[in-house]
Amino acid sequence: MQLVFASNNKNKIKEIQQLIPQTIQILSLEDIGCFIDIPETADTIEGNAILKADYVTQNYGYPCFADDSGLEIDALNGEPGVYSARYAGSHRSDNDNIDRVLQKLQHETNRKANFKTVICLNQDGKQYLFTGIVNGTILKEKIGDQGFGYDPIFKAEGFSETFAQLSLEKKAEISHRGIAVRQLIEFLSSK
Ligand code: ITT
Repeated sequence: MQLVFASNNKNKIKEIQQLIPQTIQILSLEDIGCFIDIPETADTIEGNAILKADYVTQNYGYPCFADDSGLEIDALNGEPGVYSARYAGSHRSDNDNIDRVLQKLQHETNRKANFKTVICLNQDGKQYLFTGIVNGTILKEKIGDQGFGYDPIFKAEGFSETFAQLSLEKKAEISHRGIAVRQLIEFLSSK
């Protein structure tokens, strides 16, 4: 089965390829000749996942899934959420985004946060949503150099290491994206 994954983020493509069974051939946006950065203009994580999957299905006719993720911090009323990639501005530097979070939480004792991923699958004229959530806390400083985004300041519940200290395989086992992708795989395998 061929399925387009509507992303240009090489880290995410690598993580997802790790999880998808070989019977499903994943095509990237480049593989189908789509070279535009699909605008993510919705104001929710769900909305952006739907927008990206719909863009591919409507313009290229492929079955497609898209994901959107974000970090939701309790003390910041769910920020940065849908704005996670550009929290410090549109230049999207991971370090700048982390610094902004740490600065906003400087005097905050409630460090609870969660990563959330929503996957939207368009297949056979139908749309399906899968959600993965991992709860944890925001540290006061960066630790680790693996992964991407906010990984160096996020520690999942029950773990002593940050996401940036975990191997790709370990992170995929427990991450928001891993949880959502496994739901997607289970669904695809049951058809
Ligand atoms: P797309 O091209 O697929 O949209 P993206 O970088 O925008 O890639 P997401 O929409 O999934 O990726 O996530 C938005 C931001 O949320 C991302 O840029 C990171 O800052 C943060 N984020 C998402 N998943 C993360 C993870 O597993 N670890 C750390 N930060 C993450």
